[in-house]
Amino acid sequence: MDDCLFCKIIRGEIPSAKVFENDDVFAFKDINPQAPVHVLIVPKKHVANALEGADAGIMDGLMRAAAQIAREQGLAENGFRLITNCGRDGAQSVNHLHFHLLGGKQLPERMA
Ligand code: DGP
Repeated sequence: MDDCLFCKIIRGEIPSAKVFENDDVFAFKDINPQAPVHVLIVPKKHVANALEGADAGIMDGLMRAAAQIAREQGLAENGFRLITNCGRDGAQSVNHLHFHLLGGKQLPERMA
């Protein structure tokens, strides 16, 4: 997708603080972190969100990457939050599927 922000980050056209990459997944620090660790985990294949085209292969790759990144970021002992926003009510602002990995502090119990 030529105009997609996260596709441009994956291609290296926009700089990012990369924390993980394999053939299918790219992960980088959120530009506006909401926790000491706030990483965005995205499929390299452009998928708009959790409603559109996120097949089992993509989801498996994202979940495996999330677990590896969580361990590497020191979150395995105390835990973390892994969420994806979808659409208007979900407050999705970038239309490329991504999971937020949040941790490094006690997160609030309420999510909404
Ligand atoms: P969401 O609201 O769930 O679509 O999350 C989009 C996230 O993307 C938001 O937390 C801020 C982050 N973000 C937006 N633009 C950039 C950027 O240019 N670089 C990085 N690293 N993160 C960005």
